Amino acid sequence: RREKGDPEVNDLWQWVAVLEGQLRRLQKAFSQYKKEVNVLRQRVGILEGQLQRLQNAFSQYKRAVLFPDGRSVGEKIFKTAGSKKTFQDAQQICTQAGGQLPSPRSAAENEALTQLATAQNKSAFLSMTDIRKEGTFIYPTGEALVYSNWAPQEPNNDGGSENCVEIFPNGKWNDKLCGEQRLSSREV
Ligand code: 289
Ligand code: CA
Repeated sequence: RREKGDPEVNDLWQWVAVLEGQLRRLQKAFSQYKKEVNVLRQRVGILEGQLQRLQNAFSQYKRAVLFPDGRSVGEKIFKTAGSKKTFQDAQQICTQAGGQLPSPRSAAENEALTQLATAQNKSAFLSMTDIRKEGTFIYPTGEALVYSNWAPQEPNNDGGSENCVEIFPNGKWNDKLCGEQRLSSREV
C-alpha cells in the first residue's frame, strides 16, 4: 500500500505527462505531414497533366512537320528525300546527313517505314546485309536481327548474290542486289 504523495506515483504522473506531450507533438507532426503529402500529390497531378498536354502537342507537331516524307515512331524518325540510290550511295548519303539506313526493329517501326515506301510507291533499302556471312543478315553494328518481316520464300539469295534488303511498299522484305537502285531513306 502506497501513501499519498508517494514519490514513485509522482514520477509516474510526470512520465504520463511527458508521454502525452510527445503524443500530441507526434499527432501534430503527422497531420502536417499528411497535409503536405496531399499538397504534393495535387502538384504532381497538375505537372502530370501539363506533361501529357506537352507530349500530345509535340507529337502532333512532329506529325505535321514530318508529313509527307517523314514518320516518327517511338524515339526514331524515318525520312526520305524520295530519290533512288544504290545501297552504297544510299548508305553514304545517310551517314553524311547524320543518320543511317533504316533498321526497323519492331512491327511499329516497320509500319512507319512502310508508310514512306507506300507514299513514294517505291521499295526502299534497309541497313542490314549478309555480306559478312551468306544467309545471316546483321545490322551495321554487327548485331543479329531482332525483328524481320521477310516476304514468303525470302531471303532466297536469288542469282547467288543478293546481300542487301529492300522493303516493299507493302512492308514485306526481300533480299536484293546491293547494286540495284532503291528508295534512299534514313533513320535518326
Ligand atoms: O533478281 C531477282 C529479284 O528481282 C527478285 O526476283 C523475284 O522477285 C524473287 O526471286 C526475289 O527473291 C528476287 O530478289
Ligand atoms: Ca530475294
